[in-house]
Amino acid sequence: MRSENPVTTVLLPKDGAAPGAVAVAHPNIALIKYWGKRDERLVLPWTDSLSMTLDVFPTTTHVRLDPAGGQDTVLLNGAPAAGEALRRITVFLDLVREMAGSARRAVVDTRNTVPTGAGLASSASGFAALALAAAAAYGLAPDATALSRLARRGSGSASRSIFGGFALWHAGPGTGADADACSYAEPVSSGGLDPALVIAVVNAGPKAVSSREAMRRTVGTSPLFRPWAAASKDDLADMRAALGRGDLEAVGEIAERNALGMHATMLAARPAVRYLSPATVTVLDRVLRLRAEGVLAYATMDAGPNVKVLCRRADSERVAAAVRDAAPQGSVLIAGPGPGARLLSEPA
Ligand code: 2P0
Repeated sequence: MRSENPVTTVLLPKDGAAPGAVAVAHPNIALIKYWGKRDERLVLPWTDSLSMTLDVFPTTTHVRLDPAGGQDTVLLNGAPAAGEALRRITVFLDLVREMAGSARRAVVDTRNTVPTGAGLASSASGFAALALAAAAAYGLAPDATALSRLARRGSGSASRSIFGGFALWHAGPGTGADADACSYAEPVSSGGLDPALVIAVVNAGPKAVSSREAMRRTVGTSPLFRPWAAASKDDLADMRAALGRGDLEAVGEIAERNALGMHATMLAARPAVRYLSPATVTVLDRVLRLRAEGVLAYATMDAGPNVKVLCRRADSERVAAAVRDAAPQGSVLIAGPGPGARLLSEPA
């Protein structure tokens, strides 16, 4: 497994220089899901979650301080951001400014290589890269834990993309400022496991219900939410043990049951949130058949219809071919464990 502590290279801007920094981060896919916040403003989850950072779909983000600006300027894939996307980034930059004791506005240029808002974790790579670049541009030097906490405030799953390989995000206890300090991700060892994740993109369009709204509705109305959250604690303990011994079969079984349980909580929400489409179910059926054929293959789905299939690297081409056959209208790619967030250039 490639796992790096990426954050020790953050440098303070040199005196008198125009600060600016470029950071890159990769998305992550949760094997134990984060679904539901106990504090919306601080982005504190109800449950711990555990993920694998990918080696595909990086986000690259450039942040520089604007000498003249009266407001933040944000470019998303080259186009000016507006509405909710701009608001979320500005609120995040306000937090960084508060930490840095600065009132200066920023120019943010961020480029995703993954479809935005399609349940492919663009907000995880996006806010991890933004946290690292903005912290450096404003002259902060957070350690990895502080950076994970900061990224969490942008988007919960971003707390995990600070780290490469496998990462565990602690929900932490309590509420308020104390809880804020205790909710961060850290790398976990994977017992030498180096799996592939075959990603079946059956629909790359934006989702009808944002994950933020879907979580809110699930926590507020689904009678299955609390039982799932309780079961997820056991899943996490089992997952850590399975990862520790590098047991792909157990890791896959636990990941699949945890994801299906999460979707069950949404289906029981009022009104229901259903991200899974007919093509999703077709791929799930194919994954079951792969197992019947003796291939270790296990599915997980996030806030969208796309399916990620965990398998051995040696089986990944066979799994990809099977999934491609099952969903010929979609696209399929093979990912592996990827690196943590890192700075490409530091303040000049
Ligand atoms: C996860 N997902 O653990 C879960 C599983 C989707 C399904 O984290 O509201 O974009 O910004 O904290 O991180 C997607 O939610 O939500 C997500 P916010 P986020 O990966």
